[in-house]
Amino acid sequence: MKNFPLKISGLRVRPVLAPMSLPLQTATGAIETAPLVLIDLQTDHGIVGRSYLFAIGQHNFAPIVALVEAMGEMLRGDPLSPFEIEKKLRAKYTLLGVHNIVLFAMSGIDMAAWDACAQALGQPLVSVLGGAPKAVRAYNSKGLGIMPPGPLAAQAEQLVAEGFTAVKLRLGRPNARDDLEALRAVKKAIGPDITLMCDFNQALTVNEAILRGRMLDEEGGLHWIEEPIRADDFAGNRRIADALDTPVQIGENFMGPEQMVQALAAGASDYVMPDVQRIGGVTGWMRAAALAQGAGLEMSSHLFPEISSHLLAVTPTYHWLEYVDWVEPVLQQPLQVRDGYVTIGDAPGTGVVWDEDAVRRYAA
Ligand code: SMN
Ligand code: MG
Repeated sequence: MKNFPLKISGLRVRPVLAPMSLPLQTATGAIETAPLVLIDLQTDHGIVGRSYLFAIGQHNFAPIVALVEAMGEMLRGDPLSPFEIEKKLRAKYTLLGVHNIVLFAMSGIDMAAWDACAQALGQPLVSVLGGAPKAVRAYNSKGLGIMPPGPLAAQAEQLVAEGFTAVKLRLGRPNARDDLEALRAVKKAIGPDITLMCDFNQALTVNEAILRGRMLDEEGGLHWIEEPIRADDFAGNRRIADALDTPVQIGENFMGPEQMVQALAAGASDYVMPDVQRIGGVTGWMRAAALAQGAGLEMSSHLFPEISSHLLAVTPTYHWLEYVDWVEPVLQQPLQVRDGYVTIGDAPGTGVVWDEDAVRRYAA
């Protein structure tokens, strides 16, 4: 065990464009390579905390990198205490607003800080948070974008064959009938024993969502309907959730636990799925998990499976881990998946260690 607290001695931020095994076409845009911002938080004991941010598009690299670097400068010499770091950064950014990329940068630093704390204790993050390493139920969220029924069916079979019991289909084609055809092709390909989620990526209006949702209710077999409309229209989401039998899922766009409280107060959805980069890192996630517990709502994760597996293992109402392999090209150790579960290893911290050759190869 090291002397606590460690001190922050520096921070390194590197943008990379990681190749994706399956490009993804959603109702709101295509993702063909993963634009990642890698964060290395250095401490005075030589321990390096690591995390990454998903920049959505490479046009966002410059402002995100600049924010993380500026925050790193503010924290140089400070104790490695995630709550104190959060307090300091929130105070510095109150007038700019702790939202969007400011919140992403804060979340990235928080995740790296927790990783360093857990490494200093020689324990996996889950153990430091009071839990135990375990297998976490996951759905394969690669692929199944907006594409024709034939290739969709083939891809669905392939994704299940990778060892999963659940997959997620993107919907939101201009014509509802085309969505229905895609859904039927995937259901036929995977059979009745595989769990199927769907995601509209905010493509619909409230009225369209109710009409299309009733059609999906009638078709049956969907585990949830994700982000049918604008993510922050909580009253609209409530109307949809009230009108439909299939549960409505939102949360990947909750900006911090504060906005999640508003969604819960509005009764916006049946399930929640915060994104660790938007909810405030590990610190924000733990608060969100308490909110979901209080509200009695099942909570899943969004992207970031490496760290989210640790977090879901200490989430009282844990539901599903969203599995993607988008960061694998720059990792030394890929996540282990068996029988539909991601297993948390016994490596100290989150287990995220860069493959430095790959980081150089994909530097952006
Ligand atoms: C999604 C979000 C962000 C990037 C790609 C895909 C999608 C999901 O909403 O939930 O996986
Ligand atoms: Mg989604």
